[in-house]
Formats: sequence, C-alpha cells, structure tokens
Amino acid sequence: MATTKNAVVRTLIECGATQAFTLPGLGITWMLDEFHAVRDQFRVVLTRSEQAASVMAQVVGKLTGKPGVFMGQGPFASTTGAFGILEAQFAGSPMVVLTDTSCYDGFGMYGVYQTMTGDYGAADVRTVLSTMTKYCAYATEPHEAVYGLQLAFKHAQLPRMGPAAVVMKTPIIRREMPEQTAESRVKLYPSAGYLRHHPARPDAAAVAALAALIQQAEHPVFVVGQGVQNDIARALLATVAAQAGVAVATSYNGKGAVDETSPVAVGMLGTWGSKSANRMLGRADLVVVLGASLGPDYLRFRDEGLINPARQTLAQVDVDARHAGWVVPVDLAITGDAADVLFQLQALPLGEEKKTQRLAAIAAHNKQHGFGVLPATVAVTGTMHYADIVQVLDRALTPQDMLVLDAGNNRIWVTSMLRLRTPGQLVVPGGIGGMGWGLPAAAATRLVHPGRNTICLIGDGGIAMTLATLATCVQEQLPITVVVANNQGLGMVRDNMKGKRIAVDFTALDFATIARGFGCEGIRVDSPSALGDAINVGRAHARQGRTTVIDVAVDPAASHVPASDY
Ligand SMILES: Cc1ncc(C[n+]2csc(CCOP(=O)(O)OP(=O)(O)O)c2C)c(N)n1
Ligand SMILES: [Mg+2]
Repeated sequence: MATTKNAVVRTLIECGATQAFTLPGLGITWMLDEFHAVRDQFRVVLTRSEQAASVMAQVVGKLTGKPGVFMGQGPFASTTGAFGILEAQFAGSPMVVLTDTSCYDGFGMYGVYQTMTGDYGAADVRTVLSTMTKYCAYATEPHEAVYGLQLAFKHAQLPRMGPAAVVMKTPIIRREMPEQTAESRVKLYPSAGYLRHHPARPDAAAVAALAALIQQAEHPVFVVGQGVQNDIARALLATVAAQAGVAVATSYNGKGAVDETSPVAVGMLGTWGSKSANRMLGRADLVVVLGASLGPDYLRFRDEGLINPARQTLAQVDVDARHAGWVVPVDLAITGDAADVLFQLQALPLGEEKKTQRLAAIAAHNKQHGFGVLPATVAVTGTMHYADIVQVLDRALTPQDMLVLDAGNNRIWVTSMLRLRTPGQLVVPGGIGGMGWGLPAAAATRLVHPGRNTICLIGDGGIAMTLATLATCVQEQLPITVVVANNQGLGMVRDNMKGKRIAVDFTALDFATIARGFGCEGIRVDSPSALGDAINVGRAHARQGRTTVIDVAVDPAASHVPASDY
C-alpha cells in the first residue's frame, strides 16, 4: 500500500517537477527514500542551506515560468528559507514550498523542540508561510498532502505567479494512504485536470483603442516591466517598438527586456536609472505600461515630472486586473498578458508614418542626456572603480553569457550604466533585493541554461552571506564565474554616512584564496585589463566544469552612481 510520502513524490512528478532544492531535516528526511527510488527521473539538488535552496528554486521558477520546488524542515524552511520565498512573492516567481510541522510522531502539544504546529509552546509554520505565499495548504490527512500539492502547483502558476506552500503535519508523511474505493468519500484524481489553463485573451476592442492612442501620439513611451520578461514577449516588444518608433523605458525588473543599444531604447527609469529614460517619460504624451506596476521605487516616488495623469494619457496592460490603475490612475486598462497585447498590436496601425521622426527624437534625446555615457571616475592605485567593472562587462559580455546581479553599489552601477544588448540576459533580485541572492541565483541560472556561460557580479558583503554555494557549484556540477567587487565594506550603506562611520567597514577577505578552499579557481585582479582576461579564463574553466571566483580590488572610496534627476 502507498504511503503519503510515496504519493507526494508521485504527485510532484505528475505536476511536471523534475527537480527540487533542499537541505533536508525531519519530515523531508523521512521522504528521501522515495526520492532515491525515482532518482533517474527526478533530481534532488543538495544545497548548503535553506536560504540557498529557496533562492535556487525561486530562480528556476523565474527563468522557466514553471514552479521551482523548495523542500526543507519546518522551522528552517520558514525562516532561513524565507529569503527565497519572499523574493518569489515580491517578484512574482512561480515556486512550490514543501515542508512539515516538525512535531515528530504526534508530540506537537508537548512543547517538543523544533515544533511548528501552532500548539502551546510551539511556533506556527503555517502562519509564518501564509504571510509570504499566495496559497498555503495544511495537510493533516494523507490525501490532503496530495491534493494540497496539486493546488499549490495550480496557484503558483496562475497570474500573478508566486510562491505556494504545502505544510504537512509530520506524522502523516510515513502513514499509509487509505485505499481508494467506490465508497471512499475523499477521492484523489490525477494532477493534470487541476492544472489545465487557457488564459483569457485581452479584449480586442480595448487593444484596438490602445492602437489608436499610439497612432495619434507624438511621443509615445512603453514602460516595460517583469510581465515582458519571457522570450515571446521580449521578441514581440522589439518588433512592435521598432515598427512604429515607440520609445522603450524599463523598470528595474524590466531591465534588459529590449536591446538597450537599439534605436528605441532609452534605458531604465528611476533615481538609479538613466536621465534619458526619466526625461523621455516626462515628455511623453502617451504612456503605455506593459507588465509593470508603476511602483514608486522607479518613478522617483511619484515625481510628477516623470508621470502625471493630469497631462499624459496613460494605458496599462497587466495580467491582474487589480494591478492596472493601482498606483497611478489610468485612461485605459487592459487585462491580459503583455505578449498577447503586443501580438495583437503588431497587426494594427500604430502611426508608422511618424516612425522616422519619433526615432530621430529618441536619438537626439539620448544624446542630449548622455545615455550610456559613463561619468569620469578615478580609483586609487592598485584598485578599480565600479565604472571600470561596467566598462569591462560592456566589452566582455557575449550573447552566450547570462549576467546575474546581487545587491549594493556594484549592482546599481550595472543596472544604471550598462547597456545590455542581449534581451533576457540579465537576472536580478527584483523582489526584496537581498544581499547574497546572487550566488545561488547564478548556480540556478547555470542549471536552467547549461549551454550558456553564467557570470555573477556580487559585493564582498553579499558573497560572504551565501559563500557555501561555491561548494554546491562544485558538487552539483554548476560551473559559474563570480566577479566579487571587493571594497571591504557595505559600500551602499557607507555612501549614505558622512563623517561618523560605524558598522559599514569589513576586515579584508581574500575571496580568491577562499574559493580555492572550496575546490574552485581563484584569481585576484586590480586592473580592468586583468579583469577582462580573468573573465575569459573563467569562461574556459566553466567549459571544463570549474567555477572561478575573481576577487576585484575596488576602491573603498568609490561611491554609488550619481542619482539621476528627471
Ligand atoms: C540581506 C540584506 N541585508 C541588508 C541589505 C541592505 N543593503 C543593501 S546594499 C547593502 C550593502 C551591500 O554591500 P556589498 O554587498 O559589499 O556591495 P557594495 O555596496 O559594497 O558594492 C546593504 C547592507 C540588503 N539589501 N540585503
Ligand atoms: Mg562591498
């Protein structure tokens, strides 16, 4: 007779999962023999912490559009592992979390250590996870674990995507599943029927109205966000924008959805974005928002110089009807996938006769505001400036590379100053933006794209947080190249302090030597040409299955990119 754990593993496979990321404990440990039995068709990736496991699952979801699976023991999955779950929640990445109440064999009420049942003397894993997931099932019977998992996959994938969890009361995991008979009051069905989905298509009349607005506009601007970050939508965006000469500005999550050197690109919006993007949005007579929230974080906290419903016509396309007209009131709201709307738009007149003059205006504007022009910087001898790293990446990146960022000044320099040529190449933490995300995110990126080269840029603060991921890269054969911007401190925080510096400076760490201890290659560089060479060496190592850490001496005095006005 089947047990719950056997049925749960079968259901994971039925729901389309081919891998899960974990650091096991109690209830998950009890399940491992079932994973062993299916090891030929299901990969269990062993990480060094629940934090790394949750980030890897989130990034698999982010890059594939299918839920990444994270498994861990209750008290740790919901705390250490909350990092990747929160990122999934904010960034809209499909993810399924499988965990337990850690109450041993029914001792939840006795105040046993680790217990997460919500009983007296215990914490409550279901309550914790409910605050950061779209859906959280609590299975106290074997069949509920199966059905809860089916629903978790369903919720994780439906718009807007995000994390869903299944908490199993630990004793049920090893219990036998009651036989399904004609008399059974609870029936389990195959998973497929719960997961079928044909998305509602955007209303054709509304899209025609949008096309008419674009046709009439002199200076239309597309504001592009996370909703356009998939291969189909990115390709359609390039076609439609080029067809009618519509400027493309992006949010942080939308960065790199379009070739940023193409004639329609004006850059990323916001305080840490490009003046060209901010100014172009400010002068737009029509703003078409595609899969972007219009969050205050990239509109300079509702700076009316950028967007102003009183003087601009606003149209917003979003998969979730609640999100169009959420932050800023709009004239036209279309519920639907950005890709579907773009697909319909390309067959409609969008003012093609104005294309030449629109493109000329964008070119003049980008020139005027120095789009892609790095400010002059200096670094003390034996160190580099962040601007040097941007310049090296600009020359080194090929269409075969994926670029994964972390947090801090190093990221801000790249997102605001590096013009990406290959759409979809950039992978960023756009949810909570936590330090340390980059390293496990890069390992997961390599797993999703084994044929591409993965480069991770991360600060010395960020890498120290999830350093053990290097061991996972070696063990799980996920070779990446890590560029550490080592300025011996929390550069971004340091910048915000004036004279009285406290709690921002780190003692020096040599990440090249540390990397060798993990079985990786380690290189120290202090000049742009050496960094360029090291990235090429890293690429060659990766082809041979080896991970490389390049420790870059960054001038501790180098500060963040000058904030952009509008
Ligand atoms: C986990 C986490 N804690 C705190 C922060 C707030 N924070 C944002 S950037 C930053 C400094 C990052 O330092 P480092 O990784 O060395 O990058 P640098 O700014 O020096 O380039 C901090 C503390 C954060 N984003 N994530
Ligand atoms: Mg630093």
